[in-house]
Amino acid sequence: MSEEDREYPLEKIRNIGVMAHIDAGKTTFTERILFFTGKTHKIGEVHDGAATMDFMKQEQDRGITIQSAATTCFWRGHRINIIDTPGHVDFTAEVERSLRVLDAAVAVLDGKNGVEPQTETVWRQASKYNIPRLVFVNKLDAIGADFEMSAKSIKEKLGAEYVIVEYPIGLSSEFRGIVDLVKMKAFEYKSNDPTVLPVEVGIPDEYKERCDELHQELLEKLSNFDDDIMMKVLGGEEPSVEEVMKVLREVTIANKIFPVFPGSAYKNKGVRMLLDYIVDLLPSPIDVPPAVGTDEDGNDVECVPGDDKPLAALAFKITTDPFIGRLTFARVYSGQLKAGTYVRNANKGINERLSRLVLMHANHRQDVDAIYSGGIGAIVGLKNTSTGDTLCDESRPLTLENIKFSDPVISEAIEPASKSDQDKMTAAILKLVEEDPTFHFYTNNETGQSIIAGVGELQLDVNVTRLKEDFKVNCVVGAPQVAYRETIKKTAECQGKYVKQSGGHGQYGDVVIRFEPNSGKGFEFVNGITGGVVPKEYIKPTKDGLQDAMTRGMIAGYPVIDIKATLFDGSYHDVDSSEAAYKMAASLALKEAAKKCDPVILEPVVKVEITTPNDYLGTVLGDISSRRGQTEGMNTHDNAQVINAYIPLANMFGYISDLRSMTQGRGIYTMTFDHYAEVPKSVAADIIKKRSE
Ligand SMILES: Nc1nc2c(ncn2[C@@H]2O[C@H](COP(=O)(O)OP(=O)(O)OP(=O)(O)O)[C@@H](O)[C@H]2O)c(=O)[nH]1
Ligand SMILES: [Mg+2]
Repeated sequence: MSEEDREYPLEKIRNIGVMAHIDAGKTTFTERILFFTGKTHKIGEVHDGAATMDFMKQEQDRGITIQSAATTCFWRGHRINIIDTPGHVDFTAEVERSLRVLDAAVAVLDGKNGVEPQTETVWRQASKYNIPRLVFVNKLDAIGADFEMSAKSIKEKLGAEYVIVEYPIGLSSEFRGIVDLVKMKAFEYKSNDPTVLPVEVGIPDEYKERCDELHQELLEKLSNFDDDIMMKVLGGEEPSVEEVMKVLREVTIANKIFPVFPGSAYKNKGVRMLLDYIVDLLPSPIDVPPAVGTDEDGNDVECVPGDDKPLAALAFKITTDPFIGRLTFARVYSGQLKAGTYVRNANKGINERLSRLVLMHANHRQDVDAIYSGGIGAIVGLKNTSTGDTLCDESRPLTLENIKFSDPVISEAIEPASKSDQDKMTAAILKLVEEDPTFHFYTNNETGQSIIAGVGELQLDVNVTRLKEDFKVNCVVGAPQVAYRETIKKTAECQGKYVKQSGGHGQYGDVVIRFEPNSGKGFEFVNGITGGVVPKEYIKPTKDGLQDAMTRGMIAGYPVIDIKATLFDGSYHDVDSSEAAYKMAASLALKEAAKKCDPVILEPVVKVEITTPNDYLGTVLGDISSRRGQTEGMNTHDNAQVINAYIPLANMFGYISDLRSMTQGRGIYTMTFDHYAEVPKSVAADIIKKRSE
């Protein structure tokens, strides 16, 4: 079978993501899959900077995954498209967009820690898209590994139903084999060498009892969902392996239960056995509900897989390849992308030509004539398609739901080192912005400074390093700043009247708007005009003028969020009224609101999980309160304390080095953006003062 043609029928395709907390071993796991499937002939280790999937220089230098990388491999007549995602919270956009286009995932846990904070985040993202998941408990070779604790943490921390399908023989340095609880067969590894296959052995005596219990547990859990198995379990009869596999597959695909598997990617254990389960349990594109698009009249359209159906594909990622230029990654839901044809970009309302199509294998490309239904591939040279756009047939225009990304919470001023770097810098930043939907670039209107903004310090640092190294731009960045927001706390009715009588034609706009707090619900505009006191054609300009003014802020120049504005009164002038005059009037109404509605500054607050040895607990807790943080809870984990706290992001810059010095290098932490909260008055005064300087 050739790799690129349709000889792989839809039911033999698996589109899966690998997701987890940072450092759980996703990339190491993916490297093993590539090796066992014969895709690579030598295993590259992450810590040597040699992993196939972490090919970007920044990834190799830092030993972490930054961008999701796609590859394709083949197992037992199936084609598996895999996307290895990053675990660091600053790159969750990569996880979000990957999960958006995948049919299933493998969640990797670090067997020493079980479910970790970022696992919770990516797990929730996957749940949002109803993605079936297998859980791989990795690093069972490591000291402190605890398989059953890790499995239990799935229920405790994620609230998810799980079922243990394989059980480890030995842990840490003793980890030497795996029992398959469906077939009740044990396999022992005689070597860490990946080319030496495990041999079947009898279930060791000391594991018999536990494995029998877990086998029963597996049948009982399945019997909750299947009457035949229930009857057999009740009657003391053993269901066949085929029967168990069939039901296990159904409940996995229906997201009712998450099967759990043990292993050590690094020591080449458990991955090959899991490959079988990936093929056997995870859905093909036709086992999941078809993608739903929206046509031009707002009706739902099901995009049923099939090469002869009209095209529906979602562009989910743009990268710039040094050799061939702009690459647009797309998932094809129905129909096919065919080289040499035109497709409709429904979001932009334009046609684009598919001049060249490729399948991606990490950073290697393979030219193909078509990307078929259910497939994932990349288009070379599309000019006007951005992340989230739908490609379709001109005869059936539709849009698939766009991908939502987090808003920036921090920013940094950036300056070219010399005048000659200015243009180069702007062009390069725009390329990075195109690749990363959470990376923003704009000019501060007041200061004229160029600003880059994003979701975390690491993300900005990686992008700035890429500017310098990959694009050879000499630039200097300022200290990171928190992206504050503004909102109001009181309801009030505010008039904005803009009247200018200068000789001939004048200007006249007059609106009265009720502003109300709209916490967590964003901006809402209601047209409550009756009797045409503000003519219809000036309603939209009023809304636009208001939104525009909101970006400039009310007290300290930060964007205004979470307000409801009801336009309910005003007046007009037969000759002098204009769109521009109503825009001005709306911004004057917002100025009025700044006086009447008790405006406040909001700051991003992050949820932080800090692990510290007991000895330093007091110091770390004291430091949290000095950062205006609030400790929410604590628990003990292996002689260490795990602290959960909420801390304003503004006080978290450089925390890693502070924590290290407080704990003699032994403390670690992770943080994720949680919410926006009002800053205390004294802090607000400081912020306003700094802004006005
Ligand atoms: N002992 C042990 N170490 C492992 C295992 N799997 C991975 N590691 C090590 O853990 C570190 C992190 O592994 P990665 O594969 O980069 O983890 P990741 O989940 O891809 O990390 P990010 O992509 O940066 O989130 C590396 O040093 C690996 O060698 C394992 O099974 N056992
Ligand atoms: Mg990785």
